[in-house]
Amino acid sequence: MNQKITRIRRKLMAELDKERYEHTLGVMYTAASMAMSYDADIDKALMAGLLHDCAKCISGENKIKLCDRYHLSVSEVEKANPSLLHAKLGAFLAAKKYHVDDKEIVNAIASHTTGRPHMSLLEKIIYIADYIEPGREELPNMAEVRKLAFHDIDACLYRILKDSLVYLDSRNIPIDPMTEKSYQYYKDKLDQKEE
Ligand code: DGI
Ligand code: FE
Ligand code: FE
Repeated sequence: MNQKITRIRRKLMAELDKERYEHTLGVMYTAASMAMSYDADIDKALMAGLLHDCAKCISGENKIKLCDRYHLSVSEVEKANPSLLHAKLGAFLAAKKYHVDDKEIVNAIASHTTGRPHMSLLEKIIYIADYIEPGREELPNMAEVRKLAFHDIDACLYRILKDSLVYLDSRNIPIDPMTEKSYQYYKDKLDQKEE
């Protein structure tokens, strides 16, 4: 696994701008730390963290072209906000270009931007690590969210989804229905736990 990580790191250095590459390493190590804390597979967390934004630096126009070429569905919201496509396109490229055949890793890349209901432990780890990695700009409630990440993973997930919806709303950015669905699912899950 380590040799493969080194090879992919080298490739990604050429694919991503410097800032995105640094972020990628931050997510990779944060995901590994969370995997240690939650008894998840550390190598899978490293690989998913490393590759989660592998499609991020492709232009919007090319993201849409590549999705068309590879028959990946593009919704109206995604067409209007092509940045959203870096998650599903990244998952596809992880398999096709970086030869990752592990479904769990591919799924974690695919769901890292909007989340989804019923996320696996690895998906949750990548979703959260993406948000809390040390190089991430200070977002609202960051200190609390970072602490929660290692104490209550579902509460942390919910908190990030909630803050993301507030952020998107405040900027009049169209919400992807999957972000809304994920939020509702984890809200209901936490409400049930409290009853
Ligand atoms: O790729 P990163 O910047 O590391 O993080 P990310 O994959 O979570 O992407 C963050 C961006 O995605 C941020 O600019 C907001 C956007 N985003 C997240 N959920 C939605 C969304 N954009 C739209 N239009 N709708 C969403 O529901
Ligand atoms: Fe991303
Ligand atoms: Fe990211």
